[in-house]
Amino acid sequence: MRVEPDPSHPTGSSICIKAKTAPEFVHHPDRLTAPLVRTNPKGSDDPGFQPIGWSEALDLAARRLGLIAAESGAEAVAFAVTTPSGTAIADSFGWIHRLVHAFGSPNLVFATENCNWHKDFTPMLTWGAGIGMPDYSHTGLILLWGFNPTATWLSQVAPIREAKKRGARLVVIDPRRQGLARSADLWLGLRPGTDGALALGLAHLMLERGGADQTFLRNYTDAAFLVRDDDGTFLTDIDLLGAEGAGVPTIWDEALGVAVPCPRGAPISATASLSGVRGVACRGTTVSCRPVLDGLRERCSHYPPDRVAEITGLRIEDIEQLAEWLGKCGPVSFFTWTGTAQHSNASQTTRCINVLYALTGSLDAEGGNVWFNKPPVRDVSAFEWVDEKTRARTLGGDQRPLGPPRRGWVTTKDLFRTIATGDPYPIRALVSFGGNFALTKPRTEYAAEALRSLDFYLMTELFLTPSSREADLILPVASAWERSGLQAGFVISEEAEEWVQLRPAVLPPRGESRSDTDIVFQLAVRLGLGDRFFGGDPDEGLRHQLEPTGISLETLRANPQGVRVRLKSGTGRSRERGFATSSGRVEIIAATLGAVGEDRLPTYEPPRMSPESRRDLALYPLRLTCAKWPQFCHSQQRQESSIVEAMPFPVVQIHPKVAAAREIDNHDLVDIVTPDGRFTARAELTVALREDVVCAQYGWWDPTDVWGRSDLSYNNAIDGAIIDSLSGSNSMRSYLCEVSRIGPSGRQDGSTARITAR
Ligand SMILES: Nc1nc2c(c(=O)[nH]1)N[C@H]1C(S)=C(S)[C@@H](COP(=O)(O)OP(=O)(O)OC[C@H]3O[C@@H](n4cnc5c(=O)[nH]c(N)nc54)[C@H](O)[C@@H]3O)O[C@H]1N2
Ligand SMILES: Nc1nc2c(c(=O)[nH]1)N[C@H]1C(S)=C(S)[C@@H](COP(=O)(O)OP(=O)(O)OC[C@H]3O[C@@H](n4cnc5c(=O)[nH]c(N)nc54)[C@H](O)[C@@H]3O)O[C@H]1N2
Ligand SMILES: [Mo]
Repeated sequence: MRVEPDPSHPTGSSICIKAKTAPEFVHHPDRLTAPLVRTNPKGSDDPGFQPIGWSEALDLAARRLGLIAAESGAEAVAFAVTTPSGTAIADSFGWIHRLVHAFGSPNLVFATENCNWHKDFTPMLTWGAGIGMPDYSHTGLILLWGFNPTATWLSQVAPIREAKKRGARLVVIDPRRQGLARSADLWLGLRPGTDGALALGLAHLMLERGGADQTFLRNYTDAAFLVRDDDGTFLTDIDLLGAEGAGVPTIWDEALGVAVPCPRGAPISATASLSGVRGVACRGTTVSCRPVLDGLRERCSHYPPDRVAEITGLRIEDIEQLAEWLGKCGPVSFFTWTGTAQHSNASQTTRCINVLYALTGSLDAEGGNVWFNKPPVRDVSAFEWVDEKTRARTLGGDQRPLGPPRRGWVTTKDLFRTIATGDPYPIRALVSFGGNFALTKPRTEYAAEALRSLDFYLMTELFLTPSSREADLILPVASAWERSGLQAGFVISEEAEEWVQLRPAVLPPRGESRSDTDIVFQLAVRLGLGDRFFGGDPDEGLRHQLEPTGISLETLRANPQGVRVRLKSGTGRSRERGFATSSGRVEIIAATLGAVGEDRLPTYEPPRMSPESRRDLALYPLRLTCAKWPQFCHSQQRQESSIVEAMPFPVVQIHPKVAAAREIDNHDLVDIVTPDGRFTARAELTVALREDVVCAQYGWWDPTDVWGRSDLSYNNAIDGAIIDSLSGSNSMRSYLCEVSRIGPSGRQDGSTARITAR
């Protein structure tokens, strides 16, 4: 009936509108309550879904999937899963992965390349781990870089406010001045997709004006390693000693006046040089070398403040101010998420930001970004069950060997192309655990054709969505309120990470719906994989997960609010034990990138455009970007009238000057046109964003017309072919566009159907 916050819980002090309206969501008449099977041919206007019983449905699924695997191999079945960051599929995430791997499929579609990849995985190229968490309680300067927790992660807001009250500075880097940016000490409203240039420009100032932490650079990074001028490789002890060398890098010792080998883990001399060309005597010849940091200095020298101001559209004073604070007001902590991720240059932007951050010397230090320990719950995803030969066939793995495919995660773009063409092998079935990729992924070739041509398409869902139109079978899912879920660690602080909770169901499942976990276990048994799923008993699965923590299932059930495990996180572990990179150090020169022929130094490349854009630049004078609003998670909540009534159309934020020039009034409907498509939204005039930027909401559709074509979806205007070469991330945030007035929104009927039909 009602949801209230629980301030005793580490992330329970506040709730958002989606929790406040949970009763409407749970009891919504559109909820799916029985398994549905298709009765009309694919491609029909109406799929003719008819209810069937669960055992019939599960038998059907197991039979079809088993047959396809027997005929064409397990790789002929692909899987998909919705985001655990924006849905409660987190409850089942590990088990879904386990099913994929037990089945033997190398392909799982997941939003990662546009979501968490650049915060959790790309930083591994630089320091062997994700970005960690800001240690808000001790930090001196917080950078929110393309991350707006007020809308997207409420429980980070209070600690940031407290840090500010304590005297920490807050800087927000975002084309919009929303949320915490309004009260920030400095707002850098840059042009979308130019974050990499800003980071290199800031690094330039820190290196030139003395703000960089030389001690950290010397002790914990590759900054002092000597690089040969002739071929760009590290000068190693083999160059010095010949066969006696072990291939370890060398540094130039100022005091000794010689190059000295620097084995992994060994401390670097305090007199190791961080600048200057040296002629090093190498068995008879002299090799010209300089330390890694000189290479970075040279790279950054191409980004002096005036040039950075030109690229980013920022004021020189603001860039200089931030560079000064980065050097003086630490410890520095930062958080970034999708604002820097959904770009064609996202991986290198991450590199630029990470290397800049290394210059502050705050990584893995009190008040900086740290890695809290997590409760030792067993990982059940069983990645290793897919044999290497099959793993090598993960779609996109050959183009992006360092990207999500190496973890078995694939894009819809690659999947749909493969389904439609059979190249490099046939994929005949798709099993999707939620996800609404028709709206959340950009337009891509083959989508409609691929979904129609599948021999078997199974979706588990709470509602009918545009992405389930071509499904053969839809299984109804119990919402998070109707099922239990294990969460070990709540991420935002050391204290929160110590919390282990088995969230109990507060209601029985709606109708015949079941949790994804139950569906996975039951399907696994029918597929003959029961022995890998504890005989089909999810409780036994939970016991297996919990065993290393020493907490029993009974204890968690008796303490539904959660229990506390003591974890001694502390800081400095990576400094002590070495970072998880090939050198054991933070890598300014990323060895792994060199191995795949990419620039090893951080680099800035402007956002890429489609060929159409390049032809008609003048037609698209504005930059399009997107953001999330508190009311919605992605394409969800569009059924909830109390939310949709307050926000009946997608919002597009436009600067009043831009609007005036186009005779657009507040709340007018406008067309947003890019070189690659268009969509409709309702104007919100605001000065809280850059003048040359428009920022729109995405994920819109009309649930009263599920199978209709939606003019409301942002991703209609985005070409999925423009991707980041390392991660496959889509260019959804730095698009060229123009906006034009359609007319007043004049919406009275409480639905969006009118403009959908237009
Ligand atoms: N209410 C709500 N909360 C959510 C979600 C949701 O859908 N709704 N989704 C969840 C998920 S899955 C995720 S991944 C997270 C994402 O969380 P966030 O990354 O915080 O989400 P966004 O609002 O999309 O983007 C953050 C900010 O990036 C800015 N931005 C846009 N373009 C650029 C750019 O080029 N450079 C920079 N520096 N900034 C830019 C936007 O203006 C926006 O303020 O949120 C999670 N929380
Ligand atoms: N233009 C643009 N596109 C974006 C983004 C953006 O910022 N801009 N953000 C991207 C990001 S960060 C992400 S994570 C993706 C998200 O992409 P998706 O994963 O496709 O996210 P949703 O649209 O939320 O789809 C969730 C679907 O799963 C269903 N669902 C919810 N909970 C459950 C559950 O427990 N079980 C099952 N089986 N189903 C469930 C919901 O009803 C809904 O239909 O979108 C990406 N797309
Ligand atoms: Mo996400």
